[in-house]
Amino acid sequence: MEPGRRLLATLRSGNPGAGRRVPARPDLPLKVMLLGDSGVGKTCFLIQFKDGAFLSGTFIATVGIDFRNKVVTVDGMRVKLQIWDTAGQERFRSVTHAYYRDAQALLLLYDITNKSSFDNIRAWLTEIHEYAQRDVVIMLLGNKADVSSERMIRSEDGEMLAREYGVPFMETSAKTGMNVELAFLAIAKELKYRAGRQADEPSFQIRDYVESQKKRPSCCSFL
Ligand SMILES: Nc1nc2c(ncn2[C@@H]2O[C@H](COP(=O)(O)OP(=O)(O)O)[C@@H](O)[C@H]2O)c(=O)[nH]1
Ligand SMILES: [Mg+2]
Repeated sequence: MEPGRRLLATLRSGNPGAGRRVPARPDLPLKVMLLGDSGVGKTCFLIQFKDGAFLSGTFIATVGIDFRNKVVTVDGMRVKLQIWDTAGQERFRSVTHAYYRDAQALLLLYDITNKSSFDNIRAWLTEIHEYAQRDVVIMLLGNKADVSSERMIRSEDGEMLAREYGVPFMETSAKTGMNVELAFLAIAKELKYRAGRQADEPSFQIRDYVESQKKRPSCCSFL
């Protein structure tokens, strides 16, 4: 069976271990990709989520990872996230385009202290619309929200851009961990909901969920 269909079938059937004596196994992987300009913190974001640690400086460049798996539990169901880091192939490279096609979710990061990384978000979204699956879940993330003194992009600007494209938005910090886990949980919830909504299940809106759960940077912005 083709992977997308297998995923749907597994998600629809609920937890495959339930009601049987075999231990519950995580479901098939959901493929998530981290996108955004070089230096916005994609690798740190992934490591923070996977290991709860922050790597700073040049050490990161030496961590040559392609992807990491992490199982999260969403409403009692285990979802295996396969998270791909796009190190070294950041933009307009054909290898990245091939990866886009079977990603179920994309986390698009900019750096709140780097204006060009924010300005490039439109180009990223254009590219995503061209190469990604039509129903891919996209989330816009303004990373490095811990660095309030060097902020160049107001939170409101991120919000406005996200609204324009109809995607959820929050500011994050791969350093402190702020909203890192929430980003992945929201994606997992959305994909689970889409694949296996029960008749009596209330509808799930990823944007409302993110708005209600996200933390805001503790310091006011100076802009
Ligand atoms: N203060 C702060 N620095 C960060 C954060 N995320 C990443 N960095 C730093 O930004 C630089 C680039 O991070 P990296 O993960 O390699 O970016 P990538 O090129 O998008 O993978 C590194 O020096 C990180 O330590 C963050 O949330 N806060
Ligand atoms: Mg990287």
